[in-house]
Amino acid sequence: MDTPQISLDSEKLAHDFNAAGYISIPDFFNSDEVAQLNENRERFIRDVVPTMSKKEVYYDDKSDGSTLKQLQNMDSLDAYFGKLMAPDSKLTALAEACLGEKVVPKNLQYFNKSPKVSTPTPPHQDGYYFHLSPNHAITLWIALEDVAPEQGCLNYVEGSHQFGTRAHGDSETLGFSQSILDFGIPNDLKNARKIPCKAGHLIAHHSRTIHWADGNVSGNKTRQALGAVFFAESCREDTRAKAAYQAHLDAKLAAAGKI
Ligand SMILES: O=C(O)CCC(=O)C(=O)O
Repeated sequence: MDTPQISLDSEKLAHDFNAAGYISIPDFFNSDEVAQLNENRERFIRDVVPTMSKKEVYYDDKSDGSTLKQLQNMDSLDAYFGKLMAPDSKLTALAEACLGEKVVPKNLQYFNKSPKVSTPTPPHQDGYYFHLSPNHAITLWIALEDVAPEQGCLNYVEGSHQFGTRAHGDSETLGFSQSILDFGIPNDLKNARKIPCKAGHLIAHHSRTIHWADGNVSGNKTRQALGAVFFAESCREDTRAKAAYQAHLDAKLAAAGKI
């Protein structure tokens, strides 16, 4: 994709992101760019997914390809998606403006909620999975189509990034294995913000920001998005702890017949 320069008011972005723990930018991608993203998403699912490890491809129902739910590492598997997170891309510029330093691209994910199987995304903080010190990273979530509340739009707890990482436990949800154990305390409910999106809308959250999504109860619509994860350059990743958790999870999912 050509990556036309957008003018980023870095100071304002950093201010808003630091205050709320998230930002919301409608029309970050215009309709031509959204069309290109979706053409490439279709090509990737047709040509690349069949070559991927089953650990990187989740279906709600393994026997039904139309329930494709999540993909990992699209940036490292495909030149088009790699370019989206390249150092000169507008996603990288946005991530750097929000985090206030250089960033390292980590993972481009695809998230869908099929209308056939409605699985909520449990409340969580991405940093719990990332094993970072300091916990300073960002996920840019890009709507590939209009996402209304009944399709399972994202919800944030505004300001939650200021209060550290909460205790998480097994959620038994494929793709989102961990959930905040005491979610629903008054502060969570008071500061909850629902973010419906139009196609091309970008929302971005800090790795300490609590977020979740309801299931897709639209009856007939998908809910497709990309999630681009960048770590701040100053972070150190505990790769051993991360690999150990991933191996444990992969074995558990395989034993349960989910992957
Ligand atoms: O798309 C979803 O339902 C959840 C996405 C998410 O948790 C994330 O991007 O960090």
